Amino acid sequence: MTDGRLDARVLALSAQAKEILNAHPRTRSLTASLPEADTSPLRIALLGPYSAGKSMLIAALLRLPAAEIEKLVDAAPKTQEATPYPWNGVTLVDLPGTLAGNNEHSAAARRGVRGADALMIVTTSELPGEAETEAILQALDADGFADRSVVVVNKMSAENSDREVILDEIRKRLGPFADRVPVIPTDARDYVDAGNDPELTEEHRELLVAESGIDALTAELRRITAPGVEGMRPKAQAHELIRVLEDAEQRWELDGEELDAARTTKKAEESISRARTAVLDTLERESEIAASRIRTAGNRAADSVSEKNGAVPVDIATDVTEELIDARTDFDIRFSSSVRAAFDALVAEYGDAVPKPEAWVNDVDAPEATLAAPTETPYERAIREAAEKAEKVGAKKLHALIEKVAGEPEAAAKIANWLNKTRAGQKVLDAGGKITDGVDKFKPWGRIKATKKVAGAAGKVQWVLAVMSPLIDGKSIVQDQSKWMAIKKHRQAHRDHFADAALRQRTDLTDTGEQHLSKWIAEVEQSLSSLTNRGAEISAARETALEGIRSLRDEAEKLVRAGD
Ligand SMILES: Nc1nc2c(ncn2[C@@H]2O[C@H](COP(=O)(O)OP(=O)(O)O)[C@@H](O)[C@H]2O)c(=O)[nH]1
Ligand SMILES: [Mg+2]
Repeated sequence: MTDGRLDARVLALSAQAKEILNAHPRTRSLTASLPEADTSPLRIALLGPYSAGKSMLIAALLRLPAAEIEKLVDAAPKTQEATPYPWNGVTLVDLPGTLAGNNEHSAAARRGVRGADALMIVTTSELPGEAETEAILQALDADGFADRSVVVVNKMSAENSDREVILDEIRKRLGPFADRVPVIPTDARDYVDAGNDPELTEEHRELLVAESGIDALTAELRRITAPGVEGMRPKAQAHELIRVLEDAEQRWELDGEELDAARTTKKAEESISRARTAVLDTLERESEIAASRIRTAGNRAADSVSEKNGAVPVDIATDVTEELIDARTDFDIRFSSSVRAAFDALVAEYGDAVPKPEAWVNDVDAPEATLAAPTETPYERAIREAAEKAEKVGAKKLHALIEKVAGEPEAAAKIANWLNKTRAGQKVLDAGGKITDGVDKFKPWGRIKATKKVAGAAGKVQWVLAVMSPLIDGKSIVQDQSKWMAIKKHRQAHRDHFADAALRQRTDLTDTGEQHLSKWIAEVEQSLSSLTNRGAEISAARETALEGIRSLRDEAEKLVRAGD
């Protein structure tokens, strides 16, 4: 990538950032810090603690006369604002001392660093302390100045310690950056003194100048700024763009009332999602259990096919019938109670605001066709007998009433009333205690649901009849009974048929269960919306903004990597 293109891309990203940051009052004021086209000379900022000799270094580099140095250099921390000095085609920016315990000065120094293209990090032969070292490493690392900095160790003549020992200590503190950043020992005052002391011999003067390190510093500054404005500034701007975007991210940290609202919403969403997941888990598990029971029952029927007459013995057909009814009834009970448990959990948190789920009516395979009047084929008799055996769930009465129920809500309502007056009837209506609270008492979700339930239960029995029907058709086998292969085929046909019914049942239970659940969840969300709307709005605005900010930041980081 050429530098010119890097420049254009940084500015394009900055323009995009401007739009995104302008879009919300939280971030609007940050747009002022975004990089803009800037062809002014490179800025080298002097960063270091107060009294390290930053001003003296500038005086030395600028070869200022003694009178002017007086104004610049002081033992007190007097540099308060960034001060620019043109030097060799670049601008040296003298920053107020950092780490002076003065927040205003630190803030001004921070602004100066952020606006700089390169840094002259100034420390002294007294060695930087912990806080200063940390500030240096932040500039090199987080701020990305590692390849655009020199570290100046000033006041070298002031200490008696060995020069190499001091420089080694500095390098240790620079850690991984010791090899990347030039370290220049200087003594700015020696240099200035050499220029201003009329008593010095020429020889002595030259020696002082050479040992002051200022010429070496000049050479190093020229070297790092050699890429010029075009080569260097886009990198500095890309880094600054990243910092502004980081600031923007921070502006989106919610607090106070907004944070509360967002938390309330998140909590409600999580509760609803937990409720939903728990029911879905049950749905998946129980529909598979029902399917597996249907398959197993089918295998049992298949295994029982008689080699003599190709028929399924009546007692086995009876068992299978009961098993099919039980499989679906158990599903209903467990699914209903999982919805009820989810409801109870939400009520515990949100009280009456949570709407009651409708009673689960398992109308999978609801009766559409009329049920043939019971002609006493062995299998229909088996079903009737199974129903009679199942007194405890009232299936007998139900079986007798199926015909009346199909397509006749009024009849169903009467039946619902009637069933509810008997213990057995309550069990049919209400295996999980979902509809009635005891004899003759309907729960608030009421009679209509009970009526649906009667129709649903009738449908269940009809479904069983449909699944069982191939067992009823045994005649063709009887004729072929001598053929073992035919028996085998017949058994396989039973297995396939039941496997098929199991699969379809599973899919249907899952689908209708999901619909039932989704409808209720939508009602719950609707009812809790007054509680969650505000937080949802805030979170949505935040997410949108952060998404934009982060994607720009990614882009800017790519540019930085490409540029370095
Ligand atoms: N011995 C010695 N003293 C210095 C040197 N540079 C600056 N000083 C002294 O340190 C004090 C602070 O210098 P100044 O340039 O104002 O530091 P600044 O706060 O970083 O700008 C002054 O008294 C200077 O005379 C140096 O290279 N050697
Ligand atoms: Mg100063």
